[in-house]
Amino acid sequence: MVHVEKIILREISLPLRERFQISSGGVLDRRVLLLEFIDADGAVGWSESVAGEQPYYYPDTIDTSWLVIRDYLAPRIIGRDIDDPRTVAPMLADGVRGNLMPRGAVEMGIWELTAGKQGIALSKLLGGTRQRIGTGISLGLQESPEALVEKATASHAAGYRKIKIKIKPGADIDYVRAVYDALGPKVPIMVDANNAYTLDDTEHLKQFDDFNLMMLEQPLAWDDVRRHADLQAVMRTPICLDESITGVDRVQDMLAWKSGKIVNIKPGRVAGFGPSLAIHDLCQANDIPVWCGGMLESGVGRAHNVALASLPNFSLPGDVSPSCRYWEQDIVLPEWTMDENGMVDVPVDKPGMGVTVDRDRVDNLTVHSETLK
Ligand code: OSB
Ligand code: MG
Repeated sequence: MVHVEKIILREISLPLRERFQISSGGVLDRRVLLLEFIDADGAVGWSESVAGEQPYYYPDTIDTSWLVIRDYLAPRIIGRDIDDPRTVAPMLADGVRGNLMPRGAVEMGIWELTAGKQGIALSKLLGGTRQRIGTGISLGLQESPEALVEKATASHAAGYRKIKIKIKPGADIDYVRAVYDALGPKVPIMVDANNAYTLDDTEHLKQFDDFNLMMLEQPLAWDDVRRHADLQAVMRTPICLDESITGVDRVQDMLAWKSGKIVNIKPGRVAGFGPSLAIHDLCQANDIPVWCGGMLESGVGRAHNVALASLPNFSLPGDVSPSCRYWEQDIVLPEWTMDENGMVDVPVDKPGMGVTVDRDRVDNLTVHSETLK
């Protein structure tokens, strides 16, 4: 059982090593919202909101997350006895519209705290079965096909098991062809459009069928499921939904309409681990592989993603790259690493998320904080 006495919100400023650009926006100086949960018995849990600086991926931003957690979500948690972390997602969803990212941050923090108090790994509490998970890399939009080829080649050589290429109109077919020609047909590559196309682009998008891609991620509108079915019907390349999977009901829609064949689960996007498990199980029952996406998380959010990705139906490599791909120095110890085969160890023998927050570093990076009780 957990009994949260207070939640400390902190905004830290964590610059990325290089700018990360997607079709709808870009970021260099990451603003990260960290949540620290303090239990009545002194135990501590951590989580992170995956919201961006701007509402260019989702409606949520780190500022709206802060406000919603402070005014609406934390009061539902603080001072309550919580026997089972599975009860938290429904508690936070009750009457609340949207705000999936702040809900996810709070929900995942309770799971982390619970695992720590029980002395078991978060991955175990979630039902994870893998000791190691495979990772890919998500490459942001580049200046030229040559620049992209250089990054893709280096990533493949480093061991990444999947090369994900961000695309947008004007930086798509030629860029992907250049990578395909350079790396050959055996290297797993995929593309992510972050909603940059419409059905008017159907003929154009069909050209991607030439490159034997693992998948085409979220080509159409961020909240669309239905139209993706029209595109999937005429493409060989499997469509993967990211943005539009807000919960298990959207997976049901995807299955009913045949809108896609793969699902990207980001626990921070779907309001937490409880909904993620439901999506995982429904996909598994329907032979839909899933993989764990990323939102340029610090080591804390990464820990949560690694734990989730240890579940059995996470059969494709995730966007859970090592700390050094993003940061000069992460905020957790040890930092997240990957071996030469693109595998990340799941800390199965350590309680909770399995890494320690570097408090001095967090203090140094903190821009502002607020204690909720
Ligand atoms: O669509 O998967 C996405 C980053 C920010 C917003 C959206 C996305 C991404 C990524 C980054 O692809 C993946 C990572 O964390 O490495
Ligand atoms: Mg995506």
